[in-house]
Amino acid sequence: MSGLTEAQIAFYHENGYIAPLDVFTPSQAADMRAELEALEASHPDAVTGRNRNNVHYVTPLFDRIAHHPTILSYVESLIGANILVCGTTLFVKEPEEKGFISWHQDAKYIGLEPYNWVTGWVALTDVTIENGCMYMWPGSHHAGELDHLDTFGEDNLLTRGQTVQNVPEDETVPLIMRAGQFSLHHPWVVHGSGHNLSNDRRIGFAIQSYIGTDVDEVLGDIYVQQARGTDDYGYHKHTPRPTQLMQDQDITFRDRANDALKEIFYSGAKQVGKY
Ligand SMILES: O=C(O)CCC(=O)C(=O)O
Repeated sequence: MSGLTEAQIAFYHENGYIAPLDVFTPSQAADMRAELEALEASHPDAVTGRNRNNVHYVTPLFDRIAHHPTILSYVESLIGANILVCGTTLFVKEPEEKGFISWHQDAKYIGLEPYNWVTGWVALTDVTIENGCMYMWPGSHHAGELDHLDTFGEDNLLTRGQTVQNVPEDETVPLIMRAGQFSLHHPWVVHGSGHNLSNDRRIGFAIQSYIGTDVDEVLGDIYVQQARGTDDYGYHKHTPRPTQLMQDQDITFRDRANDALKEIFYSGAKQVGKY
């Protein structure tokens, strides 16, 4: 299975992201959205609040997406052949809500070191400027870690409302994608997204993140799934993959993983947010 081209890899290293990448057809994405919405109807709490985290532990649908061979080949081009999935987040922006994501770097509070990892983001709906697509600040990853102000803003969809200030917005680039396309971004690239001003939902599924087996977690414990290759480091607890929707043992496990994640997300924070 082919991964990124040399030109795409060079673009990623220069700019800190690559998009759009083709993975699913619009019709496959529409089926996935319908499956998600059936889950939301049958299990209203399944993906809300902190349950937006690690939905791939309880749904074969999101498990399949996170382990999709085309996606893994793109990821392999950037972090090598030994790949772990260490977490996922469903980012839904409802049309009537004011949710946004402030400018931030994924690596700031996640404790994954060294930085041999990458975040993937699958568009389950078209993502546009109007409905609040992600924007990237190209090249900002070259600066390494930047200061963030923790705002804990009510409508901020990030855990702490962590915000990099004074981002030159005229230099930022929108990642416009059709449903079924995919993007990858670097641990240190500054990115964010605005309100959904459309009359439909904007749905993105982020794999946060794909890590090389050489990546440790320095703030706590994480659980992982082997996505490709072998794990000769053994830093993390490996977990099974779900075979059916919302099985009791998988829900118990997801809750345990989210408890552990909360310790990491809010490590050293002045307060705890809703995720
Ligand atoms: O869904 C969004 O708009 C932003 C998601 C994000 O910040 C991420 O995946 O790292």
